[in-house]
Amino acid sequence: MTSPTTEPTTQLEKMDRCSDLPHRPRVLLGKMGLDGHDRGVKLIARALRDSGIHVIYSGLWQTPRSLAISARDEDADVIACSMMSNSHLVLVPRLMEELKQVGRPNLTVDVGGIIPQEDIEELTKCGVRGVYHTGTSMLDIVDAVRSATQVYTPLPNAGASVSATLARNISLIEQSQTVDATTKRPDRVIGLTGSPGAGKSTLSAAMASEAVRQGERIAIIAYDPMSPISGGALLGDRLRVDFNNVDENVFYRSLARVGEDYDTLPAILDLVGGAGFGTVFVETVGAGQNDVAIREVVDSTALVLVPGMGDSVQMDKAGILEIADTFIVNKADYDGESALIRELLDIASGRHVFETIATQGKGVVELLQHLLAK
Ligand code: B12
Ligand SMILES: Nc1nc2c(ncn2[C@@H]2O[C@H](COP(=O)(O)OP(=O)(O)OP(=O)(O)O)[C@@H](O)[C@H]2O)c(=O)[nH]1
Ligand SMILES: [Mg+2]
Repeated sequence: MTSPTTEPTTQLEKMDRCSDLPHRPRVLLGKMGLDGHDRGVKLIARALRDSGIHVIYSGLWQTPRSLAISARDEDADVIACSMMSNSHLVLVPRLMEELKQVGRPNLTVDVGGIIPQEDIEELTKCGVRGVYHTGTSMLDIVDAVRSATQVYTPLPNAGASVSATLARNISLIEQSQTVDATTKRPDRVIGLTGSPGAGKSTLSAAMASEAVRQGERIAIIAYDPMSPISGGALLGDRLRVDFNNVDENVFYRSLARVGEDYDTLPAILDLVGGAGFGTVFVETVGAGQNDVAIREVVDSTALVLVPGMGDSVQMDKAGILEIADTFIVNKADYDGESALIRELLDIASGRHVFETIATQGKGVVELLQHLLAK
């Protein structure tokens, strides 16, 4: 008998399997090349998240270089490469080479998927730690990630890469450790807040691409929710940025939080500024009406709204609408967009209201120009 399609695909019980480790493991799930098999990687992502691991997923069609940059900037403990397209002997050695180029030569790499037995030796020789076949249990994958997790120490050979050092320093700050580094508050720190799924990441990615096109370098700090039960998190914001295109001109760091906790953010911003970035976007965890703490830490707050979420009564309530310096009506391709613009203009009191379709890049140039002028 075939199973009903509603049957859950993973049976792993949600529990913290990492509380004994020096810090929450950070794993980058990587898919390189033209391999479109993403079902396995999504299953693995959920199982790891439900075990207390912080999972960064950068999406399909990564190059060895974009994956290396992601692993470095996210300060991943391990890259878990899922390879299904028979290109492992070409792409994995290139990944190992790129890790050296970007300043993280010793970052742990595991490979799983469809890997013929006879190729394992070659992968191991080029520096891969472990090769996992189909049928590996989810608990074994959790163990693989756990065993790659080491105490954070300042990177050896510091100075080899400013971004590698910055990434590790952010990890140290997150662990409440002191850091010996140049610090400077960036010239502009712009908060992007709004409800879950409003398009904050797509917008910040589109603005970052545009800024890079104009010759700027930009940093993004993106918060996503952390499970209060397992401590795990799926950090999916960086997925929206095309690192194959922006390369090292965007420094992107994803962090997980339960609720609104920006205690370490001022110190992180000082490190980012000290590393030479003048403009920083901070994406909040998908916010509710009362989530207003970001305002204290950033220089200006842009609130992302979407059509169809309420009426004019919502506009008069206290909270998140009050803290916005700029309003962005994203998903302007949805019905109700002009009604929302009208209602916002009623309460805006001189604050700018922008219309965007982030997925098409519409309105992004004007919005960026406005935010950078602040
Ligand atoms: C489902 C499937 C598809 C689906 C994909 C759906 C999706 N969105 O992912 C569809 C039908 C779309 C598809 C299409 C194709 N497929 Co297909 N597909 C499969 C199939 C049957 C299962 C893959 C799967 O999801 N497994 C379940 C997951 C959970 O398992 P997994 O990914 O292997 O992961 C496990 C382990 O490998 C390990 N693991 C994986 N990664 C990692 C990483 C780390 C770090 C660790 C520790 C462990 C680990 O742990 C996981 C849990 O056990 C396999 C055959 C098979 N039985 O493996 C063929 C297979 C992968 N497909 C194959 C091919 C050729 C294709 C196509 C090219 C077919 C075609 N001619 O059109 C296309 C290409 C699509 C594309 N864009 O890339 C070949 C690949 C051959 C090769 N590499 O030599 C396979 C092996 C089939 C075969 N025997 O020929 N496919
Ligand atoms: N139609 C349409 N879809 C959009 C637009 N902007 C973003 N999306 C889609 O909306 C979904 C959520 O976008 P994200 O950028 O991840 O939203 P977010 O606000 O960062 O979400 P969280 O981080 O989970 O709070 C994605 O599927 C995007 O492709 C838009 O302008 N129009
Ligand atoms: Mg987001």
